[in-house]
Amino acid sequence: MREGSPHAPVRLTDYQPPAYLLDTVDLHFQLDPGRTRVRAEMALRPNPAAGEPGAPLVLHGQELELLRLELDGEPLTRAVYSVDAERLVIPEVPDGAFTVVVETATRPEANTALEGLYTSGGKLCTQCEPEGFRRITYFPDRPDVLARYTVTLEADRASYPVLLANGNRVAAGEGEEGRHWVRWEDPFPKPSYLFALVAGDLTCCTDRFTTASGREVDLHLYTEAHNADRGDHALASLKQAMRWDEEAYGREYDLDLYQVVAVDDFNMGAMENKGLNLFNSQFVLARPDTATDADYTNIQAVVGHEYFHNWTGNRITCRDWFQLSLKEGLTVFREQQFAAAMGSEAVARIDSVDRLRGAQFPEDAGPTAHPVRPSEYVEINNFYTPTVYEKGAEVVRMLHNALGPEGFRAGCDRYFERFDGQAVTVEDFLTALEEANDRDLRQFRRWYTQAGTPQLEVRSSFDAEAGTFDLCVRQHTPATPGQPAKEPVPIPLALGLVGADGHDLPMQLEGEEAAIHGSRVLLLRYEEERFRFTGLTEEPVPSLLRGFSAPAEVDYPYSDAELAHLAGHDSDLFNRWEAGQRLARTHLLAQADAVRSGGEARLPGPLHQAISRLLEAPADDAALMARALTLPDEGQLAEYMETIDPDALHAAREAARTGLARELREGWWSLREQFRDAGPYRFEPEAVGRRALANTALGYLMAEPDEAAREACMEQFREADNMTDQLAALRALAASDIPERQEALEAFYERWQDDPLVVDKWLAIQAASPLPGGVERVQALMDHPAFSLTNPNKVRAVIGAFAMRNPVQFHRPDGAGYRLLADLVLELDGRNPQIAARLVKPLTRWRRFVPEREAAMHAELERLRERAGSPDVGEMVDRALG
Ligand code: 0A1
Ligand code: ZN
Repeated sequence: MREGSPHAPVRLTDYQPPAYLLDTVDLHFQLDPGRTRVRAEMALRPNPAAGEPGAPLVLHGQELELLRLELDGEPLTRAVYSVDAERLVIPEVPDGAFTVVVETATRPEANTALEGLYTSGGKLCTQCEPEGFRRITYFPDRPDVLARYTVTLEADRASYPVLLANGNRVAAGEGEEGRHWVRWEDPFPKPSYLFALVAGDLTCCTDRFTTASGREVDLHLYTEAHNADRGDHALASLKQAMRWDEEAYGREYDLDLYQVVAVDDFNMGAMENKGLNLFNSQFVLARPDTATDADYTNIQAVVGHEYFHNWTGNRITCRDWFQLSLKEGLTVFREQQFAAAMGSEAVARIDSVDRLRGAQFPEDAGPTAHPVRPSEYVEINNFYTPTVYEKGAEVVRMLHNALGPEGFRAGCDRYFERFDGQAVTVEDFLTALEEANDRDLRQFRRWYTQAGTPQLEVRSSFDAEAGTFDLCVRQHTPATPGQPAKEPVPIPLALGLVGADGHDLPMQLEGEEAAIHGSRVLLLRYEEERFRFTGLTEEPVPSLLRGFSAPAEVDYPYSDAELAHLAGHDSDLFNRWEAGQRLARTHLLAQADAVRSGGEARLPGPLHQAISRLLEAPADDAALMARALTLPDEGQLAEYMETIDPDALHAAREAARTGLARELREGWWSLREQFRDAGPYRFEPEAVGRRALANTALGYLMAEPDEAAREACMEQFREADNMTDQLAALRALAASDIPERQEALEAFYERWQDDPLVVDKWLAIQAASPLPGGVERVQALMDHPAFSLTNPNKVRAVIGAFAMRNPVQFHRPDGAGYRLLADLVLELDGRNPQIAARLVKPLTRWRRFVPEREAAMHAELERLRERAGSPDVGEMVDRALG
């Protein structure tokens, strides 16, 4: 899609349909890690919809060695085609159908970008989304060119006994000199980004699934032999996802085989290639002693996510990469629905809102803000963002809520029916929803085109005599880069009015015949709207944006007493949690301000009371209670600070944590005793909740570790039979300056050094420890033999954890944290630009910080601007500097 100079932006408005369509492609791979030869035979014809007769044939290609080119069986010489670093152009092709044969060579072992064909461990594997296929052969590498693929893989049998590609295995045979081959055919037309191959020495864990219509599907999960006992949870999750999609959306799987492969070196979480998902091993391998509850939860979600793509992404795909959220927002929403169905709905909602506010709100408020459907990009890899994914999912959720479950389902049915086998746009999706529901979603489209988080200012007044409660709601979306003025967006404001006894009061708007009991939704469309509730005999506490009904920020002048009331009684469990968080935030921010003005932070009284009330109340839902007892983290608090002072925030939060540890010590002990699980590990919502709660208590006990707490923590560390409990203990120890710290870290490494995924946890815990000397610690970790710059998981474990989850050390006043990050970005820039560009993110928010940090971050960005070579990093830095 990128025409012109390599760093020039691509624009949505420049979209042109492809001049040629591709019916079939026949690929032959002579696999070799040093140099792989690829022969591609493509059957092409002019696209009647393009109206460009006689247009040149443009094929994308990057870092390829061109060996041979044929048109309709005739070799072409350099005189009749042109080729540069990005594309191959044949100016004249026949009028009707024709075939092109391209032979190329690529170097998998030298491919450090992990896009296209590369090596991981002893395996050969591919990653083609979004534009990796052009590193395999010259090709119309754009998502609106769909073709049927036949793929023959030939390789040395001893090194690569298993040869996998998309679709069905149709033939196999022996070659010369110990080589063998396997042929695969994918009956479903697909874009090149969904192509995949894997070759290696792999063990297969198998299972079966019978679809609703009675078809048998073989499930094959491939791992290295020593990981063969870690696939059960992923396979179980896959079957749950398959069943759920049949029940919730009426969608069945469409091939006889579903393959999943675990790879250690992977830029992202996983990839939905048709019938052959590739997974970062972190999101597939689990055993109770090596994976935490969080890992089990993530695996279930990611396995579900990739599976759900089979319909939302694969059967119906994107016309161009501006439509990325068409598949990602919708699939994340489906993944969230699945997670809610597999566990507690409130907890699932809290966790997804936490992710949204932790990453997407800051993005939307900074220099890299962009709409859910961006209108231009330099490097599409930079747009796999929380906005496209998480905010995209929120937008779909609002549609779901606005149309109701049946209306939404009817709209999706229509979408699947009407666009199956096509590459479409967000607009097509919305049209399907509109038509199936006879609704007009015109204003709703703004959610896709307008960046920024809407701020909802809500004010109320109560007239006791008249029995009326008035709400005035104003919405305002702050300016974002390139969008100085904003239009109002439709906001579904779910709310309730909570009475003094904690129950919801009936809600009757002026002019309405009857009252509504429980929650209701006010649909806001204008900049300012007023609502009058009548028939009230007491002043209610409004519970606003229940269930987080829109990705917006609510500003309402709650008193401490009102927040405590909601935190204790709100019938909406999300808002019950939210009220407690809001109370904590208000007071922690006040403490941070006090520190900034030279004072000392202490435990705020209302926070003390709120937490001790929680500790006294019965814990019906342990997972929910664990979240309610956890203070908002420093990253979240920072978002609400006028000018971010990481030291003040850290001091404020620590004072509260240690204060709560001290004041409520007995409570923490008894909570831990009550919820510690003695039985063998099981991944079940109830047991997960118990562990979370017991470990929250342990965390508080270790915030001010006395002898007893240290002993208990060490004992848990030594005796735990599962990684959740062992790691919780290690995390608490690693954050404390006590002699047991080193002992535990050494013992852990000793025990797990041969297990890369567990070593990642060990690295991350140390990198995220707030103890002084963070920069030096991270430097030492990077020198440790366990670290590797070529493995994205290791980079994320050390640098990611440091820059994104250790604010007090990363933002060290002398700027050493920033320097370390920028040095690493430069080192990765030439090897893996995608990962390098992601690491720039924490620096992009420089303008929000206190002056000396602002200047230090800015200086590093300037240095990156000068020295970085990749368009990926270049684009991030340019946007950051604005
Ligand atoms: N489509 C995948 C995410 C993904 C995107 C890019 C990748 O490599 C550059 C890899 C995976 C998903 O949403 O799961
Ligand atoms: Zn996805």
